[in-house]
Amino acid sequence: MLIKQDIPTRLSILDGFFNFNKMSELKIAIQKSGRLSENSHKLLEECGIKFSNGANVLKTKAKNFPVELLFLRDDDIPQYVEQRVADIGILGENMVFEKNKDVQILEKLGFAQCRLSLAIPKEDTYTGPGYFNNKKLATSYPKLLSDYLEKNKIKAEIEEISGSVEIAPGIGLADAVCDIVSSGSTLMTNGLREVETILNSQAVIIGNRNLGQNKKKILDSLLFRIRAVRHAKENKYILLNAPESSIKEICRILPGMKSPTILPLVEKGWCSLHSVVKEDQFWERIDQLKAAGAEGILVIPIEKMIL
Ligand code: PRT
Ligand code: ZN
Repeated sequence: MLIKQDIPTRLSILDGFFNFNKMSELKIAIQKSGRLSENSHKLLEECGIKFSNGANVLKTKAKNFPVELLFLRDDDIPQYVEQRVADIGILGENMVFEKNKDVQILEKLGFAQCRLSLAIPKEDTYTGPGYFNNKKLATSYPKLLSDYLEKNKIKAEIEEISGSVEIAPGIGLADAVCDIVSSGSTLMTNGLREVETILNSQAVIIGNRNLGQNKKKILDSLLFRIRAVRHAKENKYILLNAPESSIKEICRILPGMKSPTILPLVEKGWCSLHSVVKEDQFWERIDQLKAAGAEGILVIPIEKMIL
């Protein structure tokens, strides 16, 4: 039964829902095919957004959230976001800084980690950035490279090429390279050695600076979901049994979201304790917990985490 005080609250929830449905979609540019595509799709799926993916489509609308996906080359995303062909885009920071368009970075996404580095033939002696004076450098990142050279007062020639940069010294096209490195194996295979890192990069969301109120509302809702997904990945749920005498020490090791949940066990003098532990502190904390007397430790992935 609906009681009187409920009516305004219920109407305002429905009102919000209907307005949301009437909004024009937030256009999200993602890479059509390449190293960012799979993780970009996965992130949106983990946010509960469903798409009907036809083969070779250039854009598609979500079935259950007011967004539309545009599939583009990553190089074109900054310009399209600046011009509002897309409202936001997902791409590597390396490309954002190289293209230098008037867009803002809204969120770091933690995938596609890599670095833009300078590499030289492995048999050469490296003498510091001055090594590059009067050398010819092959790159697909002429802006980032020329900024670096200028900052370090190096006079070098830039040979801009669009792909397979690492083979340039081997075929006599350049003396050294400035390229994206991840594991370093491509450099090694081509007889090159990484000597300087110009930029560390990961995938980010960029946005147009002048989004209207409705689009901002959708964006806030999307960013809220993305943060919940990312927090969940960065944390694990932990359950353990411990003697009551160890609880104080264990609470110190596991501060949790606010404070751990502690429940008594049937066995006298023992408790069950539930908390959250950061993924990157996980092993270190487990060792500390065992030393403090914890037993039967269970560690469970978290699907979403709303702070
Ligand atoms: O067709 P489109 O223009 O959209 O794609 P693309 O071919 O220009 O880009 P793509 O898909 O290769 O990369 C997209 C983004 O992924 C880059 O802008 C980076 O932000 C990020 N990323 C992460 C990488 C790498 N890791 C990477 N390893 N981009 C490129 N590489 C290449 C690098 O150029 C080199 O040839 O991989 C090689 C080095 O890898 P390692 O592991 O041997 O060091
Ligand atoms: Zn590209």
